[in-house]
Amino acid sequence: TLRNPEEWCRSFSHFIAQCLIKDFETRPSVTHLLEHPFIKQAHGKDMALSQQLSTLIHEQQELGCKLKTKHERINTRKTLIIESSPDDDLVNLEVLDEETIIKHLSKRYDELQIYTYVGDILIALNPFQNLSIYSPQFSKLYHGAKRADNPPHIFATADAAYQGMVTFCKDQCIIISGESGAGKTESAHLIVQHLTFLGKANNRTLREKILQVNPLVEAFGNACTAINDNSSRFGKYLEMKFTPTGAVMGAKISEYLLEKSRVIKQATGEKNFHIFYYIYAGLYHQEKLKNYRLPDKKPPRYIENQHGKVMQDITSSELYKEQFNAIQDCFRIIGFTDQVNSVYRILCAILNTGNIEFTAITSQHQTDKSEVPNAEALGNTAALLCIGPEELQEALTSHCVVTRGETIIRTNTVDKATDVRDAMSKALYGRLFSWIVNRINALLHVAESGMNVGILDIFGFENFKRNSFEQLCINIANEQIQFYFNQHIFALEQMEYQREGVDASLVEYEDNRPILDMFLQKPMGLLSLLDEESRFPQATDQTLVDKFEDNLRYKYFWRPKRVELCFGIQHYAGKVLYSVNGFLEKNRDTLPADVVVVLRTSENKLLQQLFSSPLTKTGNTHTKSNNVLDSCVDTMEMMRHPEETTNMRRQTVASYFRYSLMDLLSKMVVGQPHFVRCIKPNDDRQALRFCKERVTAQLRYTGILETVNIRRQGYSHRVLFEEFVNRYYYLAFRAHQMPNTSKENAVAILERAKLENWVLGKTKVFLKYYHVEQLNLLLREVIARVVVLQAYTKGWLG
Ligand code: AOV
Ligand code: MG
Repeated sequence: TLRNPEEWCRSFSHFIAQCLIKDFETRPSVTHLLEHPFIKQAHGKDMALSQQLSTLIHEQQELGCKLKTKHERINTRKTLIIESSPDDDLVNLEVLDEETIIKHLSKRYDELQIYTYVGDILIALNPFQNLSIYSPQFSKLYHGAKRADNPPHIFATADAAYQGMVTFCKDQCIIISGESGAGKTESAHLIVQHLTFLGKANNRTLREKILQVNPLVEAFGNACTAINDNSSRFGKYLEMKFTPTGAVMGAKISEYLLEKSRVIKQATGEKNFHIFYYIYAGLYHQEKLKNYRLPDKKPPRYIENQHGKVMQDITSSELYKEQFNAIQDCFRIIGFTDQVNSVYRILCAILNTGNIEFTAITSQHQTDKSEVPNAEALGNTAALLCIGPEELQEALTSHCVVTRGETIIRTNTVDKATDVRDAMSKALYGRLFSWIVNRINALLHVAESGMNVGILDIFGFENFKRNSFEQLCINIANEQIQFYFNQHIFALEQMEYQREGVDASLVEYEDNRPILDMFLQKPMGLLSLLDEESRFPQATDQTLVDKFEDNLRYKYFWRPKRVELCFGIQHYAGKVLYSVNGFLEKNRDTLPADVVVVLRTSENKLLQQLFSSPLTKTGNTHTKSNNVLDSCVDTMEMMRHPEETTNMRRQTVASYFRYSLMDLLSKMVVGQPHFVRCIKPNDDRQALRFCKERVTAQLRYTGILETVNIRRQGYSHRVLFEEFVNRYYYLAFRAHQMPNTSKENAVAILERAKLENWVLGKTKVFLKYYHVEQLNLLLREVIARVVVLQAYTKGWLG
């Protein structure tokens, strides 16, 4: 080629073009090459080359991977003085015991390096303080950058997912795990932030809309718990949709298992969902409480378990008020219109519902009758829901039973009426939440099929002083995510070795499959047993816990001797004691048909929609929440005619939960996964406090220590022979040779590159993590050498 500079020039440019466009792994090194002095000189002297390079740069710009960024990156790096170092990745550590790893993480945490890699997994320690590393400058810094160029960062993970999607045209998913308060939700926000930056849509409004999605759903789905002031009380899978060239075009959320019981009752020191405080404070400050029929002296009962502190918070601080304004903005930007007022009315109706009281009427004949002494709360609720107060009172204090074709009206005791009232509040809130999610999906809906990056942010593992059904569901979901992680990192790894005939000593890891089986197996798993017991009207907490004890013969299950109505589970993340109190009721989650009938008479369009049967679908067709709603309606239909439905199974929370988990997994497995493991450095939410014991425990149970080993001993990169030869043939062959993409040629390249410790499988080269870096370095040198030669022959160097 040197004898024919024009030809060389063409093939060189062609090569660069290929690297730049197709092969994102070598892209940064090639763009780097463009700044090589010789190339710059060539650029100045050879018009043809200059022309071709500028065409390339132009193409690059069109692809959204502006070369300009490279310069900006260099400038930014200088001013930000950020340096990556070999100890950014635990896999690089010489000594790999627990002690060393902890020391290492602790040192990094002291220096505010909260992120660390374990191979391609990102560990994120919660800083418990605001760091200035999330500005747009940082997004630029990490855009398309080689991993080793910058310190570990959540943006790098988001970037890898995005680049993976664009380069390989494959859906990606980012799985964020960690215990409650570890930083999952914050990480999810940052990922969305970087992805919206990368997927620069021409449409600015779309970007703005997407950024409002998280704050809006979290106002309705998050709450203050004993562990985290902004704890997610639902699971969320957010899919960001992109065009094939990587422009963002929409988003879709799936929500899982909202903890509805929080609406009616919260544990000591905990609060209701954020939105209730926002709206109460917002209306208070706007002096609009009266319009929404809310009391202004004393906050409604559902939000006032803090013994008067709520009113103090609301009057003394502007925070809630500001948050209410922010939510109003979210609604407006995303595109909610006149329905917002209906949403507020329903929320205020729920608050009023909580204030409805019941007293027993004792007459000679009837002792199990109840009435509502405070007509005001009842009237307010009815008015806000646009239904008749008498009908509402009737639905709360009595119920219809159909036996042998005859309808009989039975009265409700005070307890029963209270339960019906709370069931109504929960149903209203749960359905409203699902409706909001559906509506967002409809508004951010995209018709064309593109590619997507999914971000999973669920409620983290929980272990309170007192744990109930909600904690059980949350912890089972976390077991499932852990299982998925294990499958991906360990089990699949083993399988791939075996399939390729590579002799690798089998990797040991803590398999949590048996625990999952104990929960999910049919018909003898814990959830099935719970469902079975829920079908018996006579079942009690005692019969339930006995049933568990008789049937669950696993080492992970035990029944403490001294504590009544309790059972213990040895989860992957630790021992948790559950109190079965209320399990059956919570699992049945029934809403009497009488209430539904009344609510359906409402003149409020939104309310009608929430309780219509089947629910009118908005936007995307297979949204999860529609199924929930439909199944609730089914449950209610069955309730109305019990004798007709004896052989039909009622949908319980447990069975729905099992279904949701499967649905979630099926979404996750289609994408290329990226893992973010959030770690909570201390339990006091203190910045710069690294509690060795707590971190060690989390590293152990999440399998990070094993991951370090497997990443180090194992072959983290497996490349098909064809792909390998195409990418690296420059190292062993002449540029114009284009060798066969055979196993032999792959070996020739590996030998020429003087690499050691690689292994050949049946179809792939198995490489260690450091081989790829070495190969890319060599490739860069080879290309640089060719350029020098070229420069000499052209006489540019005198
Ligand atoms: P979680 O999502 O993992 O808990 P969050 O993401 O809500 O935890 O984080 C808890 C708190 O930690 C946040 O409210 C922040 O104050 C702080 N925090 C976390 N990450 C960062 C960060 N990168 N920078 C600054 N502060 C941070 V739960 O939803 O409870 O499982 O159900
Ligand atoms: Mg969260």
